[in-house]
Parts: sequence; C-alpha cells; structure tokens
Amino acid sequence: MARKKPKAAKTTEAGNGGERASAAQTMTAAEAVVGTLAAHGLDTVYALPGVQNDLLFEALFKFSDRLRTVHTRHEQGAAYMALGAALATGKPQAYAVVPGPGLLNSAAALLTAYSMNAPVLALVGQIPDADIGKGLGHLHEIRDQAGIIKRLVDHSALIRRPEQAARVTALALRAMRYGRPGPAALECAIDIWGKFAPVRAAAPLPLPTPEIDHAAIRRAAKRLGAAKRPMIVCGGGAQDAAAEVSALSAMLQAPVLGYRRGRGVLDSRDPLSVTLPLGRDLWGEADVVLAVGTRLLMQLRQWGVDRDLAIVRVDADAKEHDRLLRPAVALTGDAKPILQALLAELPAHNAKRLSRTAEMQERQAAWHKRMEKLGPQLAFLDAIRAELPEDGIFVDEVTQVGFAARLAFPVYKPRTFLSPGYQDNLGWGFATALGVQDARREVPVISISGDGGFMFTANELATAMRHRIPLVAIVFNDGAFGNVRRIQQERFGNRLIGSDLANPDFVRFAESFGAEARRVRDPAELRGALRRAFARRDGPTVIEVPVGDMPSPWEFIFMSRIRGK
Ligand SMILES: Cc1ncc(C[n+]2csc(CCOP(=O)(O)OP(=O)(O)O)c2C)c(N)n1
Ligand SMILES: [Mg+2]
Repeated sequence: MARKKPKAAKTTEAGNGGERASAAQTMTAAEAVVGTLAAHGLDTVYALPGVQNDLLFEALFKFSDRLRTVHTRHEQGAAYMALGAALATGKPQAYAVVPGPGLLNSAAALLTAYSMNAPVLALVGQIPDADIGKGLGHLHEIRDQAGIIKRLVDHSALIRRPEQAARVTALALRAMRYGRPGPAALECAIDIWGKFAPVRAAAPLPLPTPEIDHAAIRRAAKRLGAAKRPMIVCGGGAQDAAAEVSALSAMLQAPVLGYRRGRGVLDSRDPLSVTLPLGRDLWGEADVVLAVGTRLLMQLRQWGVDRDLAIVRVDADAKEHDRLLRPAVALTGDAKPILQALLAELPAHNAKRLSRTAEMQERQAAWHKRMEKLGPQLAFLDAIRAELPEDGIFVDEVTQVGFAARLAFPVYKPRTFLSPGYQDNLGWGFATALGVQDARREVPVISISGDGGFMFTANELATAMRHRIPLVAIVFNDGAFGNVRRIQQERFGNRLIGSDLANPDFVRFAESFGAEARRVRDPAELRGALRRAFARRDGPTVIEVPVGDMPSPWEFIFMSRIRGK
C-alpha cells in the first residue's frame, strides 16, 4: 500500500520509541497506538499478522526495542497468551489479530477475559474504512464487526483518524483498569493504520480515585464486628487485596473461602483458609459474610440464603451488588482501599474473639479424610506441590486433576493459581499458561491439561519453541473427554458417544517440535520429571501421564442447599 510521509510538523530527538510521550511527532496511527502502549508500560504484544495489520506490524517493528512481538500459530493462542500475561501480572496486556476470522478465532479467549475481568486489549484489523458496513465482500469482512465486539467487551472503539489514535488507545487502557476491570477492543482499518498526523503517544490518563463511603464502611464494621460467626468469601476481585483479607480474617477469626479464582488470597497453610466443601458448612453457620470481588453465584443459588445471614459486599461494579440479592451493606470500588478502610474502622466495633485455630484444624482434617476418595488426583497434586516453588504458578484446566486442584491444591500466594472462571472453557490452559510463563519468566509455571484440552492449543508448542518459553505442561492422558465419558457411563447407561479420543504419541509429538518430553507412570516419577523440567529454562517441556478412570469430584462441588428454602 502506498503511503506518503508528509513533512514532519516538528521533529524531536525522541527517536523510534518516542522516549518522551509529550513530544508531538509526525507518526502513523499505528505508531501512535504502539507508542501509547509502550508509554503505558506494556512490553509485549501477542499477535498473528495479516494484510490488514501490515502497517501495525511495521510500527511494532519500529518499537521493537520497547515492545516485543510474540507471534503465535493461531489467534486463540495470541489472545489466551495475553489473557495469561494479564492474569499473572495484574497489568494490561495486548493482542493483535486480523478482522473476521482472526477476531473470531480469538473470541473464546476474549470472552474468557471478560468473564474474568482481565485487562486484555484486542487490536483488531478492519476492511477499508470507507467500505465498512457496505457488505462488498472484502477480504476477512464480517457483518457488523463492531457489533460483535460490543457484545464481548464493555469498551470498544474504531480508530478513524491518526490524530485520534493515541487518545483512543489511552481511553481503552483506562477503561480496562477503571471500575470493573476487563478487556477492551480497538478496530482500525487497513488504510488508516498507515496514515500520518502530528501526534504524541499518550501517557496514562489519570484514574479518578473513587470516594470511600465512610458511613457504609462503619455500617460494615459494625455488622462484622458484632458477628458471632463471620466468614469471608473471596473471588478474583480479591487477588490484589491479600494482605487486607488476611488481616481481616485474623482480626475477626473469620474463615476465608476461596474457590478457583479466589484461591491464594489467604495462604492455604492458614487454618482459616478453606475451599469447598468445608466452605459450604461454614456458609450454613455464618451470620455475616464479607464477600470480596465475587458474584457469590454458587453460594446464593446452590447453597441458599435466609434472613439470618447478612452480606457485606465489596465489588468494583456498583451494578453487581443487587444482581442476586440486595446486600446489607454494599461497598463499591477496588477491594484493597476499601478493606484498608474497613481494617481501620473494625477494631472500634469488633467483639472479643477467641482463636478458632484448633476448631478449624479439626474440621479441615475431617474433610481431608473424606476427600481421600480423590486419591489418584491428590497424589499427582502432592507431587506437583512438592516440586513447584511457593511462588510458582499453577494453571488449571477442565480436567480431572484440575477439578481436584480447585478443591485441594495448596496455594500460598495470590495470582499463583489461575483457573478459568465461569466460562470454564476446555482448551484455555496450555496457551494461557504460555502467556503466564512468558510474562513471568522468573518463576516456574505448570500447566495441567487432559488429553482433550491440551489438543485445543497444542500447536502453540511451536510458539513456545520460537520464543523459548520454559513452560512445563503436564498432560493427563485417559484417551477420552473423560469428564463427559463418566457422565455417559453413570447417567446414560454407558451409551458412549463423542467422548473417546484418538491421540498422538504425546512424547514424540512434543519432541517433533524440539521440546523436551517425558512419559511418567506415577506421582513419584512425575516429581522427578518436574525437577528436571524446572531446571531447564530455555524451552518447553511436556510430561505425559497415562491415566485410567478417576473418581468423580462432583459430590464435593455440586453440593445441595444448606440454608433457606
Ligand atoms: C470450550 C469447551 N468445550 C466443551 C466443554 C465441555 N467439556 C468439559 S470437560 C470435557 C472433557 C475434558 O477432557 P480432557 O481434557 O481429556 O479431560 P479429562 O476429563 O479426560 O481429564 C468437555 C468436552 C468445555 N468445558 N469447554
Ligand atoms: Mg482426557
């Protein structure tokens, strides 16, 4: 595509990277976008190229001293990697794809980012600007791409002129962090990316600091302080408030339930740290629950609620509070400052608390015993925990060992147990974990998958090799969509359909990419293989574990009502 560079309106010494975000330079829309990403501290774009985005990639090349471009083999890989990087760091991450099929290929990951409130920016190409909406059949044209995007993210925009590009990007990045965090998307047409204008890369826009409602904090402190059986429930929104949750738990002697996205907020070694199913017992007894960054869907819909339970909710999104049940006290904003205010107020209202350590240890042990039913899964998890360092990151999947991990894998730190939220999408794990490991190169990352889930993105082993990502991926191979097969066996008279799998030889498959690969037979061998794999930091390792049927975890997950009608 021809592109004429107009005379520079003003030249600066800032050079390619635009060291000073404030200096206006003549640059393309794409450079303004990429420069703005860099000015916001982003250091990587996960991407798959194509003609609509050629000028975007040209800008990425120009900025390659400040932003790495990690290219993948499928757009879902790019978007899942950005998601993994966002979950691991808590910071905005970006991916770039062509329109139409490129966008749709990335859509499951974008949907997952939305469900997990993860700050992922999608940069999506477009057909020629003047033809958008005309249905002419341009390459990768899709009807109402903006409308499709709008249903996937809360904030989106089409860049139409280079003069707008930096500000539109900064607005998207602010929307991703402000209020309820989450993904955003920017579209830009093939003929706009390369257009020049005198612009400056935009620095981060100030985030309004939400006022803390001190009257509501006092009401919350009074409720919690007077509670006989207080309890804290954490969701993904509590991950950045671990210190505050831990302090509140100690002050109130309140057990902290974290399941899946709330795991690791309170260290599993604390006797007050619980998952399901002990969490359900405690929910049944609680008189006041402090819910932090969680929808409480399982609790309110499955376990039930009655008038004897008052809920104090902390949520970044005011619209979220009343969705299922009006709480006694609603606190809107980021969990951390709100819980800090609560911590300051609580001592004035808090009842004298006896330690619940002994009681909790006893109750934990009793459930531990009942969960021995999941022995095969737990033995593998013990092996992983024994080798994964405290700050190592475990990326969960929709697989038998994953279901057990959500219940029983000890998690010591926030953002070290990543589970896919309410999409629970098979196939998220391996590519997301690649993004996690790419963004956190200094810590070991484990991805677990079943044979079914692994094959959704196993092609990204090529990406792991190309970008030397030292992820360790464990594949539990039962030759089946095992979860589905068990349902067909138990509920449908063993009428098996669509659940058996023909698999590659996973070791040879991984080796053919140049990855390290091992097959292990039992937890002891798994430990040894993990130790070797963690010692290797220059590329991926795949460990295949052939397994048989595993005991069902569902009695510990889908538990019946414990209070209310
Ligand atoms: C995107 C998506 N498609 C389908 C499903 C339904 N599903 C849940 S578990 C499962 C089978 C998982 O098989 P595998 O990864 O081999 O794990 P296993 O249960 O055998 O351990 C399927 C198909 C899903 N959760 N997400
Ligand atoms: Mg399987």
